[in-house]
Formats: sequence, structure tokens, C-alpha cells
Amino acid sequence: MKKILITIFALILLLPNSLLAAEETAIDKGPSIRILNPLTAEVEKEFFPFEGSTTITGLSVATVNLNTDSYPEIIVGAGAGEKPLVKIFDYKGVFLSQFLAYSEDMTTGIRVSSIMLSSNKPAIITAPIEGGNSQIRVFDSSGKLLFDFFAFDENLLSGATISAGDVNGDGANEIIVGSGYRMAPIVKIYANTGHFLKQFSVIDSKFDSGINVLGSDINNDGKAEILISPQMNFPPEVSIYDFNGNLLNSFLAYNQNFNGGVNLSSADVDNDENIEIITGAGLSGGAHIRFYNYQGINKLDPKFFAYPDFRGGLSVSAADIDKDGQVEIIVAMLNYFNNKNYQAYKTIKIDLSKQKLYAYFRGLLENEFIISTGRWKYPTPEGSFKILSKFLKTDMARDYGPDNPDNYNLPNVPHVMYFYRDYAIHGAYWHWRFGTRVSHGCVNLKLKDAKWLYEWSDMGIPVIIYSSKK
Ligand SMILES: [Ca+2]
Ligand SMILES: [Ca+2]
Ligand SMILES: [Ca+2]
Ligand SMILES: [Ca+2]
Repeated sequence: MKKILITIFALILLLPNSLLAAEETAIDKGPSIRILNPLTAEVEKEFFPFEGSTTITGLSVATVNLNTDSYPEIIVGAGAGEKPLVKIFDYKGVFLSQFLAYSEDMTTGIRVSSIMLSSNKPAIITAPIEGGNSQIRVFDSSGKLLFDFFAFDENLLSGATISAGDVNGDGANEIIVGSGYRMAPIVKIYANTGHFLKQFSVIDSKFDSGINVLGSDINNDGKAEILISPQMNFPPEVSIYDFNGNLLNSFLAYNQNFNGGVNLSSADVDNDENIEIITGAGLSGGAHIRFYNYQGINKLDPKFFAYPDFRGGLSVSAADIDKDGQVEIIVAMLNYFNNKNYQAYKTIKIDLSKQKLYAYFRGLLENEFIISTGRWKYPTPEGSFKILSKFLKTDMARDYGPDNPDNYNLPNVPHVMYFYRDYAIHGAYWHWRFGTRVSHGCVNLKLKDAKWLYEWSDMGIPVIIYSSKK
């Protein structure tokens, strides 16, 4: 009898672990690339460029024909947490080659784009993402570095965004660079030799969390327009500029309350001889793709999702990669949450010794707050956790026994985010002793700080709790 009980007990213990293991196996493939038909939303192909990497947090994707077979290749850049690799795949998703775009120890992630330097000279452009600098590099089809330049101050770790197009109509493509995270929104234009040509501020835009750029002749006048959208933190507005920085048109790609950013691509997806603007929702959005014409009118299915459940945004490209006369949409998971590591794009760090909470975005300190954690009797747990649930308001009560002075009953605790069991980060209206250990294990913030952190935090982001002084 005892043995049976032990067996049952062992089974109960084992069950959740084995379920967890199954989940982890599914996740281990890493972020995916999908090839979709824009007319039917059908997935034609899926592959996993960094299968086996346990640290990669996302991808960037571009397309260009690099060799003599006239089929465009799929160019994939590694996101944060992985070596700065560019991997090249054919239109069937078969791996062809790879190269390091920057030194091996630069693991803050890269973006990729492509440019035709002349009619038969394709090239790959790379730029670091937020957390890295703004060194733009241009490689030939074999991965040989042709030239590089810093688009912004070398010490600035805001990253940069990249695209290309013949913006001045002289028959040669220019390199377009967009400013990165926490910079005033600026577009810089370089010749295809790396020679700086001009820049303009996006004066009617407040986007200071990085801008995405795209060069594409969307109005058929023989010159590429410059499209701009926010990387995050602003309404999903796509603005169209000419070479001189004149605003030609703008429209909202998604609901104006969506602040997760917009990624851009373009192609004639419906074969009407007009190029469509293709948008992919950014960092914290679902895998929502939309198609617009130059006027900002929605075309095709406005409810096109590349993945049913994924919420981490898409890097988007488009080309007729199988040469059947129909353009494909090629998407990459931009912000891939791997449950096994804690290098996600946003991280909350809590230093119990200093009674401080730090909010990091891609390794950059975005905000810090003075807090109150658990007193010595009810310590806040140290370790790696993540945001499990969010409540705008909730009641909190604890009964340690009759007449125990530690009992509490707090109605309407604001901006509550649970990270482990019944431990939460939340606003506290009942005391003003921030900077000292006051709570029963929760992490208390001032009301305005709690509101900011609540709005900034996404579900699942890591919460790392430690003591800098032991
Ligand atoms: Ca040009
Ligand atoms: Ca044009
Ligand atoms: Ca079209
Ligand atoms: Ca095709």
C-alpha cells in the first residue's frame, strides 16, 4: 500500500514536469520564418533559421536575388542574444550560407535589408538594433564587407534602421537610415558608396523610440518615397515623405491605441501594377499584416495574421521568391519569447539592497524607481521570475491568525502585476516609506510609478530579483 501511494505521489510530481518538458521541446526550434500567400493568407512554408539556439530573441528578414539563378534569396539577421549572424536561405527555406556581420561578441542583435548597387550587383545592408551602435555595413553576396559607416554618434547605443531605394530618381539606389531608440526622429540618406547625401528631421512626428524606414516608389513617379513608422510607444502612423522631407501622406495602419510599433515592406501583391505598402505589427503586437495603397486605403484581408497566437511582432519582406507570378510575404518573428532564458527585450530588475527597481529595454535603462520590498520577516523572493498576470485593481488581504498585527486587508490595490505565487509588483497608497523594507513580500511602488510600470510591462517579461550587497 505504501509503495502504491509513493508511486501515485511520484506520478503527481512527475506529471507537470513532463508537460513542461514537452512545451520546452516545442519552443526550442527558435523563432520562425514563414512564407505566405498574401491573397489567401495560406502558409506556404515555414523554417527555423536558428534551431538549437537557446538564447536568440528574434529575427529580421529581407529578400534579394544574390546569385545567378534569378530566384530571390531570403536573408535573415539574428536578433539579440545571438552572434551577429546573417544567414541566407533559398526560396524553399534551404540554408545556403552565413557570415558574421560584426564581431562575434556583439550580441545585441542586427537588422538586415538589401540594395541593388547596380543592375547585377546585389548587396546586404546590416545595422545593429537598440542596445548596439549605429554602424551600418554593406556586404556583397558572398558576405565580403564592401564598406561601412556610422550613421550617428559612435557612442550612442540606440541602434538604427535601414532600407534602400532610388529616392532622387538618378537611377542609382540610395541607402536610407532611420534614427534609433530615444533619439529625435531623423532620416539620413547615403549614396550606395556610403557617401552622406542629406538628412531631414521628421518634424511633424514625435516618435522618439526609433523609426522604421522604407524606400519604395509607391506612387509610380520613378522616385522612391521614404516611408516612416514608429518602432514602438506611439500610435501606428505610417508617413510618406519625398527626398526633400516633404510630407506627402500619412495614415494609421492599425487601431490608434496600438502602441507596439509598425514594420514596413512593399510589393505589388495583387498584380494591379501598383505597389502596396505592407505593414507588420511591431514588438508587442500580434502577427497582424495589412496592405495599403498610396492613399492609405486598406486592400486585401484586413484580418491577415501570419501566426494565430504569436504576440511579438513581425519583421516583413515581400518578393515573388518562387517566380510563379505571385508575390509572397516573408515574415520573421521579431520578438521571440524563449521561456528558457531571460534576455527578452524588456526586463525588470529589482535590487533588494538598494530598494530600487530598474526597467530595461534591450539592455538600456529606461526608468528606475525607489521601492519597498518585503521586510526581513516576509522577504521578497530572490530569483528569476516573469510577469504572470496584470490587474488594474484588486483587493489584497492576508490573515495570519486572530488578532495578529501582521494581518491586512487592502481594497483596490492599483496596477498589480503578479510574478510568483501571490507575490506582485503594485502601487501602494497606504504608506510613504519607499526606500525601506515595509511589505509582506510584494514590491511596492509609488502610485504614479506603478502606473508607468504597469503600462510599460507586457505579460511574460522577466523579473529578476537580487541583492547587490549580501
Ligand atoms: Ca538615386
Ligand atoms: Ca515615387
Ligand atoms: Ca498592387
Ligand atoms: Ca510567387
